[in-house]
Amino acid sequence: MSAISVYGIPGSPFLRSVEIALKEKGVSYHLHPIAPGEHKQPKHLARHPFGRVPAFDHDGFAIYETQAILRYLDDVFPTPSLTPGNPEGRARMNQVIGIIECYFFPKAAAPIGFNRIIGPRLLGVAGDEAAIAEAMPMARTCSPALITPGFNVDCT
Ligand SMILES: N[C@@H](CCC(=O)N[C@@H](CS)C(=O)NCC(=O)O)C(=O)O
Repeated sequence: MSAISVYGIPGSPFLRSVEIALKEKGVSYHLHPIAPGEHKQPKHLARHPFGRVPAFDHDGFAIYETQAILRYLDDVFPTPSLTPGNPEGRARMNQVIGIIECYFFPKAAAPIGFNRIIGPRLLGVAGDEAAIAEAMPMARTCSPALITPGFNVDCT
């Protein structure tokens, strides 16, 4: 019987990615919720030296970075596969991952999400409208780039 532990701040989209993969594969796991701020404490830094979430452990094999966790899960629990079966599909998958990691999350989702939702609604601090305005061009570039051709989603 294998034991999987996932550590993260509930609400984190990266944590959610790992949980979705585990649910898709029907693999049971134990979620260890971390309170905001705890992810910078020594206990969590021992799991993730960059102080981010999620972190993951499977029978003593510890790994962090969402992409590494997801690829590991797809290797170890191959059904259903989360990786497209053709080179074009895999290239598009890798492109989407790159867009999210380099552009969308750090330069659009994080500043807009923090200043529009997390700060004002959850932490009681005013959002920084200038930071939102600065992030909007990147959000506008990312939105159509993340739409997979053929899915016919209108993002105007
Ligand atoms: N490259 C990391 C990014 C993870 C990440 O940025 N997670 C956010 C939560 S969604 C986080 O830990 N933020 C806390 C912080 O930056 O202090 C991954 O793919 O796992």
